[in-house]
Amino acid sequence: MRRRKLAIIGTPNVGKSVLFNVLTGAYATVSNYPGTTVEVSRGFARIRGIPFEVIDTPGTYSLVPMTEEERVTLSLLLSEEVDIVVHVVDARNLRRMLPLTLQLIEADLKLILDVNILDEAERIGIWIDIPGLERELGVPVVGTVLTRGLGVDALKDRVAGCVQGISSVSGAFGVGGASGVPGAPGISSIHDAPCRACARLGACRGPDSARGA
Ligand SMILES: Nc1nc2c(ncn2[C@@H]2O[C@H](COP(=O)(O)OP(=O)(O)OP(=O)(O)O)[C@@H](O)[C@H]2O)c(=O)[nH]1
Ligand SMILES: [Mg+2]
Repeated sequence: MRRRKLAIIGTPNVGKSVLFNVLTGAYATVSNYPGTTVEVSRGFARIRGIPFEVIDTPGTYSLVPMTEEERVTLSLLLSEEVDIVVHVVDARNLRRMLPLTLQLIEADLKLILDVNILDEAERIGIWIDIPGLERELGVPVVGTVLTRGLGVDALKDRVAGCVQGISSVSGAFGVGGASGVPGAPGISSIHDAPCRACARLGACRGPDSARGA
């Protein structure tokens, strides 16, 4: 069976490396991304019988790159054939993190949103409506507490379902991403594209505002 590629993406400190370790058992090859000082970890995982190369990408706020880390993440997405992207976000800061989710959707990548650190969020009185978020975004959303392994089984099910073309969300991965519009912009044109999904959700006014405060 062909080895698929799964990239873990998100802002710094959201649990990307914890997820990488959970999926791969922490057997990683760490190397500098060619021509940069940025390290990228790669490992192997078998998820529901499907072999994956898992890539732990450097902290990224936006697909409109400002830092070397963000340039590495963008070029990784552009140059490698990534089958699936897991966007890990901190449940305590969804507002700041969803603009990247929307950019990834606009880029027409196969995406799963992992709302992590639900334990700390709940401790401070933040409850996330996971099914509601899934309905609004049109991509699979799972809630996790990765440090305790909670939600990992559901995440694996969604990853496997996703590469097998199964999704409980109709139209989630069709051409055109969340908008479902054939011919919607791919990742290479995201810089120029008005962010329709953002506008629809009122989450940001375009790529420039994706970085947050
Ligand atoms: N309470 C709690 N802490 C978590 C959870 N997931 C991750 N953490 C903690 O969050 C911190 C950051 O986790 P990392 O996996 O290193 O985050 P990262 O996204 O790889 O960060 P960078 O590599 O800096 O981009 C660590 O101290 C983790 O133990 C969670 O679900 N709950
Ligand atoms: Mg990390």
